[in-house]
Amino acid sequence: MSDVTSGLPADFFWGVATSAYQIEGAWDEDGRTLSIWDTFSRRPGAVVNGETGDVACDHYHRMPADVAMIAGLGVDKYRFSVSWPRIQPGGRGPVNAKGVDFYSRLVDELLEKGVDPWLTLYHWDLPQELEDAGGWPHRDTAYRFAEFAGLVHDALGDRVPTWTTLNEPWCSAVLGYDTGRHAPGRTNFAEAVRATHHLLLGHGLAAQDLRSRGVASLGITLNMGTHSAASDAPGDVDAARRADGFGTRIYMDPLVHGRYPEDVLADVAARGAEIPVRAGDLEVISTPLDVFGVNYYTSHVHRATEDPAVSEVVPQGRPVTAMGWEIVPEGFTSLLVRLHEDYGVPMVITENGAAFDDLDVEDGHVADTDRVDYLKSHIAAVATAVRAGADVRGYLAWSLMDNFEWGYGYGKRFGIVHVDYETQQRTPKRSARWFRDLITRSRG
Ligand code: IFM
Repeated sequence: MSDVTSGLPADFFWGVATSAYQIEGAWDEDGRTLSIWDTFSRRPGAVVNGETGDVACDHYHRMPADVAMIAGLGVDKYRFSVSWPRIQPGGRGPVNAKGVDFYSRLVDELLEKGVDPWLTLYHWDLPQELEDAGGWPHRDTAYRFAEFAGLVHDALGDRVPTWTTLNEPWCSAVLGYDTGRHAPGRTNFAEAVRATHHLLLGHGLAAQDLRSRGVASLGITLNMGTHSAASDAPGDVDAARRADGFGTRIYMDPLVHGRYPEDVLADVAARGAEIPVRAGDLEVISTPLDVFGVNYYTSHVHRATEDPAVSEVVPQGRPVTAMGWEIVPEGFTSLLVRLHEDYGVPMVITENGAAFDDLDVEDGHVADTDRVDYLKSHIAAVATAVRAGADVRGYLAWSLMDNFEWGYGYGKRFGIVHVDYETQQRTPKRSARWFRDLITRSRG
């Protein structure tokens, strides 16, 4: 093995990841109804340049060629999400046969090409009708989600071994209902807190059902980083504690230990909100999982502000990606070691990668050396964590190809494959070739 992967177990696996709304397009075809992102992206000012996922990478119409491209990377796994309003229009009632058929063909193509399908049930595209009925702050949405999970399993459970319930519930709850930067664009802290609990409850209900159906590998994916204090001043130390509480422990503690952390409950109460826990919820939420998906991009240093509820992230003067996110590979190692020590769970890196202002395609090449450097340093950081004892079983790069980066539209490119949005031409970047070679070398 190369230095970058030194210490990773022999059966460590590699893959690439995407999500439905970011790549599929075909927003109104074959019976698909609106999701909150279709609605939100049409709201003036919500997305840079008013861009939407209407066409995106047109993956819905180019799926077989995209799967061939994935197989060409030599990856073991492909992580994708299913669009809820494509499979169950409106979020209630029977499945839409044409929507199911698309994913069934996708799974068959992957299996035929020797790539394991890894299915995420929810990557942020709630059916608009469920948002109109109250969205994630409304308890019933958790039950609707569990029902949806069962329907997807009825259709694909015979061929999909690995199931993730939610992708990054922090984004759904906080960006969706508190800061309003993501769909549905509400700005109410108390609703975000309710949404957090109902996302976790929906996860737990779905996990119980999928468990009883005997899925081979079951998990959830969280976006996390390290949160440290800018100084020893008590205010800064408390700011870092709060950020860690709302970013990591509010999810990991109930999932693993079946309880919310006392300090987080106090922080929530101090802001006039309440986690709406009912009897039995925490047993459901802590249904045992096989794998915890970790999405890592950056880490943060916090400082107090005059408002005790609000802290400030202090830039450390490090190089940044096109998102303005500081590049902190050693934070990745610390995070994985900390998750191992505090929670003792098996982990997979379900997303890691970076947006850079790539050069254009020239003679069929995109020389994205900054992305190669990012991936190299972060995979090395995972290997360091594994050598320190963390149980990390695989690494999936974000993302297979450039796609719709939510509120940033198409301007931020995370792909290891370049997409020309005019022609839909795909061009593997230098990072794709580097990743393929790394995978080959790591297999000896
Ligand atoms: O593009 C997103 C993805 O949908 C979820 N995780 C973070 C990525 C980069 O912002």
